[in-house]
Amino acid sequence: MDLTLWQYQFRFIMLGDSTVGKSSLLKRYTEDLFLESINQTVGVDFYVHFLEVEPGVRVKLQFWDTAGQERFRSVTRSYYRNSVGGLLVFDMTNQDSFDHIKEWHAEVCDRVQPHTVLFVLVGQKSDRDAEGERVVSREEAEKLARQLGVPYVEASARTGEGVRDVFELLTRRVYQGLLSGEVELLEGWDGVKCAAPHALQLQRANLAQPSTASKNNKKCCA
Ligand SMILES: Nc1nc2c(ncn2[C@@H]2O[C@H](COP(=O)(O)OP(=O)(O)OP(=O)(O)O)[C@@H](O)[C@H]2O)c(=O)[nH]1
Ligand SMILES: [Mg+2]
Repeated sequence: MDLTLWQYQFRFIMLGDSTVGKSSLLKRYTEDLFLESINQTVGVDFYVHFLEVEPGVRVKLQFWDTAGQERFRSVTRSYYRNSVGGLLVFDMTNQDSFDHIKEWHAEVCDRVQPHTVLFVLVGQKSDRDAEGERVVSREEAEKLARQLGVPYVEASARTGEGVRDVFELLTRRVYQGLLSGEVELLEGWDGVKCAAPHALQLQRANLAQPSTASKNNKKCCA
């Protein structure tokens, strides 16, 4: 399989306090590795992964892994605008990191206007739940997710549990948004790139005519 070929490119940004495990999530997803001692991110790091969202449709995912530390905020802010997806990450053993999620969400939404970013809320370090170290319950996190209008997923970069779900959920959400027209391809915006915009227009047109499709299906199956 030629991994350089892709039909779409999505840019995602990792958001959340320092040490919640943003870089660890990306390392697990892109390299299937976990490091007990991993360097704090300085400014912004960059990761790439390819995902087939449906047979023959390969998406190149570009991740901006931002530093959670406040002193890097002026650098990381410049990456918000050209992202189509955002992972709002907190550590379920760290109450402050959960309390700050609303601020991360508001900060990004304010700065990307008129664009929108599709989010997923991630409760990280689920392996520590078994050790009785969880301080943010699933119910609390789900309540916040409902308030923000985003899906919630729990994950552990250490064990790998839930990690693929996190990234695949967001990728599929953006892909569906593209097909439905909720996500637009705009001049001068790098959140999404499409190798064949004409093919996307055709797919959108087909989706917009379900009655024709079902009529054709009936004919075909009769
Ligand atoms: N138990 C456990 N520890 C984790 C998990 N994910 C990350 N860690 C640990 O948490 C610490 C911080 O992880 P990082 O991935 O560097 O956190 P970060 O959010 O990228 O931090 P910044 O780069 O400073 O913003 C490291 O010691 C990791 O080994 C996890 O799922 N479970
Ligand atoms: Mg990091």
